[in-house]
Amino acid sequence: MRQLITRAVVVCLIVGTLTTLVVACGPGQVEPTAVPTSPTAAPTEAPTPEPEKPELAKELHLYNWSEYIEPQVFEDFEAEFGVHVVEDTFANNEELLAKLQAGATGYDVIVPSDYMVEIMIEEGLLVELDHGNLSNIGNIDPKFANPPYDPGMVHCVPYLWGTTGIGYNGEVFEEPPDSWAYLFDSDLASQHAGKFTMLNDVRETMGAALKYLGYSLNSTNETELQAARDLLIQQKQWIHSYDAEQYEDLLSADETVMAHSWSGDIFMVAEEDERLWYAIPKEGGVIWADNLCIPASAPSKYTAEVFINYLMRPEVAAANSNFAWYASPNAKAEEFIEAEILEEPAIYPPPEVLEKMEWLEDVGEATPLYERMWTEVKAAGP
Ligand code: N2P
Repeated sequence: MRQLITRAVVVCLIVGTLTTLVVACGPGQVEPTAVPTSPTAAPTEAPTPEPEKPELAKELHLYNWSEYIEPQVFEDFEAEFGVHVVEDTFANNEELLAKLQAGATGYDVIVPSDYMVEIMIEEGLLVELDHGNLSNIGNIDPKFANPPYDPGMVHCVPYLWGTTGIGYNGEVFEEPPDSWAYLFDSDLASQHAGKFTMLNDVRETMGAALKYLGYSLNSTNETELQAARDLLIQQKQWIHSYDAEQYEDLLSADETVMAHSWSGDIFMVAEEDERLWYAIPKEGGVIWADNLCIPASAPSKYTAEVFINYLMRPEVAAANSNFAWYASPNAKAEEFIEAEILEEPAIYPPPEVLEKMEWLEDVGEATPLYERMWTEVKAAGP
């Protein structure tokens, strides 16, 4: 986190110095403007009339993570703008990427995580946002306004952020399972054979194995990746399944007692089922941010921007945090976020915990290696 903030500050300064496109760069931030001017540009003589806004589409197609937006938001948006939102969900970033690479053209707004934004920008899959249509962009906390994967929020705005750790049933564990060892150590994991899930997500699950082995989540070293693969193959005899969409319900239904989890998913069910809780592994877990972006193939870029801007309204951003139990990068939303979310250290971790967290990064040429290892894990017995 500290690294992100430091890098963000540096990027922020550079962006602020080279152009007038200064977006949420801390105190003294200016209103976002659609037209960056160079320092040498001559002042215009007469104000040019506002270009007419395109018409809104009747429908907007959102491709999102499951259980990741307050359903009422769709109704309120439609009541105000007359745009009906149709939502499809994906289980992980790679499924989203594959869909776009295969030529899916129907989506207006997508929600990739940090490292996937970087990959999508590189592949030309995202359009640049017109900040002139995003009057609420200044609500984004300066800490999140210049992420290293998309400096200056040129392509995306951050939506929600959280951590990856271990969800569990507190009636089964005397002590919180606050170490990756609970998922991988043969003595510990075998005690819950058939009763825990791992995320169906190549980077998260390879990452957890790498972390347990003491390597970086972003390792590109083939020997380390093979060791992670072998560990996951050994673990297969104890897991219930790989699941990234219903694992929290499996936990609540007593199908499982522990789950490799995204923080908010567990808190969301814990609201109804008080036995459930979430622990960040003491070795450090994953910190991530998911982002609102517009694919190059979007049917209506303008409608997508109007929707993204709506999601950055403080009350709307807070409604989504309150629904999904994830932290918001929207500083203005804080006053509308429930105190039990804001004050929960497993949702808004204190600095000493954040320091130990690591971001997933684009591993570039090692991506096919991850894919191969993951395929081998999936194909292995039992
Ligand atoms: C929501 C999943 C959280 C997204 N169900 C993890 N990046």
